[in-house]
Amino acid sequence: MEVLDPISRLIAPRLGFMLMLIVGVVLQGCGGGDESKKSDVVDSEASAAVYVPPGQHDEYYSFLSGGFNGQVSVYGLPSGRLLKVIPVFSQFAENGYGYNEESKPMLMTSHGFVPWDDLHHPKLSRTDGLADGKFLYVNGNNTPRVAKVDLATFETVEIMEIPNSAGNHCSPYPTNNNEYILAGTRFSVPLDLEKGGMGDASLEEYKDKFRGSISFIKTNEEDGHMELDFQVLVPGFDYDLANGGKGPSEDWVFFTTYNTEKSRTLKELGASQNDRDYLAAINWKLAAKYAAEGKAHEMPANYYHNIKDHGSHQAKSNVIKKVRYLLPEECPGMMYLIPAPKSPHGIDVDPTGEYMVVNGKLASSLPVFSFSKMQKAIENKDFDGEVNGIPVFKYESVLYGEVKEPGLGPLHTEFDDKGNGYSTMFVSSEVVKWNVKDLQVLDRIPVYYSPGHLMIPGGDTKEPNGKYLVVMNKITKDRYLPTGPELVHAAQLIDISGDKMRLLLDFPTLAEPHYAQAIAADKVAPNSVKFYKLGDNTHPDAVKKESDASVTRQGRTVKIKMTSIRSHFTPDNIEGVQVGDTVIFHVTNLEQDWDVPHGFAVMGANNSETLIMPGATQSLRWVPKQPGVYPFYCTDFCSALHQEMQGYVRVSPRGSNVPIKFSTGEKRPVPPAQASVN
Ligand code: RUQ
Ligand code: CUA
Repeated sequence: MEVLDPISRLIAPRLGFMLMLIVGVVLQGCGGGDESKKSDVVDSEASAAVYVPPGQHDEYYSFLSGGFNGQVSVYGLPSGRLLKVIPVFSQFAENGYGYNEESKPMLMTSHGFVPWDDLHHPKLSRTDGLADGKFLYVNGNNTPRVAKVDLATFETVEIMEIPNSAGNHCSPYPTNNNEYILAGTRFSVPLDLEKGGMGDASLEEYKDKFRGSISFIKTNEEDGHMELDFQVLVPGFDYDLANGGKGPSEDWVFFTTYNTEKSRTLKELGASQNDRDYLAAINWKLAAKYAAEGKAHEMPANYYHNIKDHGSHQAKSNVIKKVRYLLPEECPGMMYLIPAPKSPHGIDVDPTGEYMVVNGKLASSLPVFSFSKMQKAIENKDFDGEVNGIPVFKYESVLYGEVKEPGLGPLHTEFDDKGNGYSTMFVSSEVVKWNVKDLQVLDRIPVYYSPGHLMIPGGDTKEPNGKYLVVMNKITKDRYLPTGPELVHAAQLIDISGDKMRLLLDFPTLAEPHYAQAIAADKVAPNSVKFYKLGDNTHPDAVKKESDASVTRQGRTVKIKMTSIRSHFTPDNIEGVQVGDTVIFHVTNLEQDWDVPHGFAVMGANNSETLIMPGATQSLRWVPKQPGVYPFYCTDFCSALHQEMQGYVRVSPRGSNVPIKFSTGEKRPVPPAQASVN
């Protein structure tokens, strides 16, 4: 006879369900082939619907997260044309981000230089509840960070590390006027409120010592500048996703939780024991009020805030040493818990702000909660106990209704402008359209395969544009030519303007797209910067005319202040460098014209090239290891004489007495002070 130990007994009944899911995944994964292709015949008008004639522009910019590549990819819609890759949390050898001296501080954290992260959720900055096209905020999941991309330049200009967080997944969520960017931790960790940060604790103490945190990052209206105002320390669950209210629920933000069991091992089972986890509702306005009124405590902290300066294009790091926090048990009315089907993933609020949809990936229905019912339950104190002093609602008293049998493995929902929701079904590989009022399923369309997020332009705001839907798939299998074991992930564009959804286009994506955002092109394009004004360049090592270019030695460091213009560098002949010197090339691009970057690369450098925008200065560090004459050249084909845009650095053995000498064309005399080696 088989005797089950207590843990096995607990999980055994769940195994059947888990198995069903796994089988589902395998089936949909393998079976995709021929049969699905038949049902997938794209009508002849589909190609016309996505065709953007050569020379014409797309209607939308879309920003797709790159997941584990740490970048954002920008695509035009409806064409699916790739417009740009924006490195955020990853070094990018293509333009020197994270390799050149100016951008290195962007990737500094309390753990040192962290040149990679897992980027999941792009969110556009908002004014009056609508995307305003100014900034894009994104999360770094692994080493908790929130970054800001400036949409005038499509460059990462600010990165803030999030203290007391581990796995910054439910992040970043801007409130409707960008008052705050909210960022919730995925993992709970043992926080040491005295010394600050994570403390040392036994994993056996998980249930008592571990906590989560939700960070309230205040932003400045003008430049979007971030500042961590305070955190709310929350029970030691896992927190998954967040979304804000709108209209009547404008002051609220909602977070899905899982592992309310506080299991610390084999979470695939341990975190699936409770039939219900929670949807956490936080009144962010009230939280801000409590913090302003002195309810906040303070604890030591240690986190980096990195900002790129407009004028010098140099990033600088500030280290911040304290953080304020609120405890929900001391702040009545600030936080509530709604029981939700086990291990929910996405939480999405409809455009009216009344309905909150919880996408319970293991649930067989899609529960829709009612904000007005929640308000009533608060008024009537209609609670079913509490957790750590946080009131818990009764499921029935806040439930509006359930979408029955929407499909298998619901993950995320967005909305159109006609009162419909669209949900991704990871396991049954489909997008399901349903009516928010009567909760009836209206249509379903197969997607290839296993969709995660989907995105409708404005679909997370009060004014969605119900023309297109982009669904992002985790698995592509046979959709493209095979490329070895690793296949591309993909997005699919679906026309949602009619009653029936219609597949228009597949396009491959870079790495793994999680969420995406899109915005009408005319909200971004007119503000796009064409070049930086040389006169505004405040970089300390900029040279604004060729006659100011210089090579100077200070001890073992050689500073080369260089200019680039079609089609030469000044200087392009340099001597007097010795093996083991630290050579820094500060290259200023003198061009004042659109689309004329110059690149710079030197043989043997251990970093990358760097790409210098017109009017900007960038610096590359190089330590030559062997004597010789080292060529350098422009890496971006900038003119008919691009191939001639090159020069030489002579590197002599260490201790030689070759003086510093530099020139372009005719030789210039060398100031004597610079000629000697210390
Ligand atoms: S997630 S595939 Cu990291 Cu937004 Cu749901
Ligand atoms: Cu400058 Cu090519």
